Amino acid sequence: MTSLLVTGGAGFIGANFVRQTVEQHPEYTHITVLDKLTYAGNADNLKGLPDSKVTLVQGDICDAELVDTLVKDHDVTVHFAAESHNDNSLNDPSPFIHTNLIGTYTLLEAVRKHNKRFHHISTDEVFGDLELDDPNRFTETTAYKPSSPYSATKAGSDHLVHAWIRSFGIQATMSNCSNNYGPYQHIEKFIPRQITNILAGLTPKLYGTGEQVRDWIHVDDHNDAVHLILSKGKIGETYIIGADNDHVNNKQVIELICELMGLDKNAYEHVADRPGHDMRYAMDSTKLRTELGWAPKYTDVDSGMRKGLEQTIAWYRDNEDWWRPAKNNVEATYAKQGQ
Ligand code: NAD
Ligand code: TDX
Repeated sequence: MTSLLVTGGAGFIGANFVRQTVEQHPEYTHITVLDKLTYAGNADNLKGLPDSKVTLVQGDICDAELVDTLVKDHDVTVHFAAESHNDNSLNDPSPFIHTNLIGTYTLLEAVRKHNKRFHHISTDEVFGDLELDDPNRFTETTAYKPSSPYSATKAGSDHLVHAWIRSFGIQATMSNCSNNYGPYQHIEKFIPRQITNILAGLTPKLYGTGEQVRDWIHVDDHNDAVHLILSKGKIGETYIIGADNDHVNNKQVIELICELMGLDKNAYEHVADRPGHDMRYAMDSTKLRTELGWAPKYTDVDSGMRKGLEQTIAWYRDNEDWWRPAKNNVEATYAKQGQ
């Protein structure tokens, strides 16, 4: 009989996590989603889930009174809520400071007061980037070196969690995952932007030369790992999550999307690069695999990202009502930046 509080559960990864929990984890008897419903959150991401099982509370993780009550009333809190898009953080860092830093601090104080189990969701970007020819991967002991306002605030939030574990002994775990893709991802992000560009009759857009490498992982594989950490992870520990796609660059991903959607593989255009663009991320998930027995289901040596991309493309094709209303605005914002 465990109750679960999920912050940011109406966003991309959080909503997939809530759906997976309802379908596969009956040990969680009730789930409350705390979400501000920013431009990135969407109540429809939870559509179809039983009201008896899932409750959506619209609110801000910086609202200390609300957070205190919700944390107190639940056994476990999983913290996904964040401002999550690098390009937005270059235009206006302020919501990133608010949500990622003050919001995480607010949750940690409630967790400390009520002595509750907490899991913090973080990212590979806190480690900065690697050169293309650097054979190393990020591990749990890699030093932090964030590049953008987004990754700096995520790094700051991780440091807060580390400090609350060390100084106050809170019952927390953490995970740092690589780039996710899959259903319900906002169309400002690379993969869904290109899929919906093609579906809308627009040309896919590659930043700069497209040599950059992201260690892509399907969102369900990420969320499987989070569940494993919740059930078997060691309190106080951090786990790196990655699916070994660190040999695939952006150019190869956009070519594969074009090919899978029936276009010539070169049917995309190069647009202005991102300022300060991180070159390569690569994750070493050995600890998670050996200690907790995790393995990705969507990535395999033979097909790489193909299986996950086919599923994701089919989802956007079948759910045009979900993405269409945001498309013009997203593309107008990118157009102003030459992207
Ligand atoms: P997202 O932008 O799709 O969703 C974020 C959600 O948080 C939205 O529903 C939004 O409404 C909510 N939110 C924002 N500010 C809030 C606030 N102040 N109070 C309450 N709710 C608020 O993001 P995502 O891609 O699903 O990322 C989720 C988490 O995973 C983030 O912490 C992100 O840093 C981390 N992460 C993401 C990726 C990725 O590739 N997307 C990879 C690794 C880690
Ligand atoms: O249109 C595009 N064309 C393009 O070439 C967009 C939107 C992006 N790109 C490039 C930039 C990156 O190298 O694709 C790569 C991926 O870009 P994003 O989807 O914006 O992801 P990224 O900046 O790598 O960050 C993502 O992974 C780590 C998530 O957005 C973060 O929340 C997560 O922490």
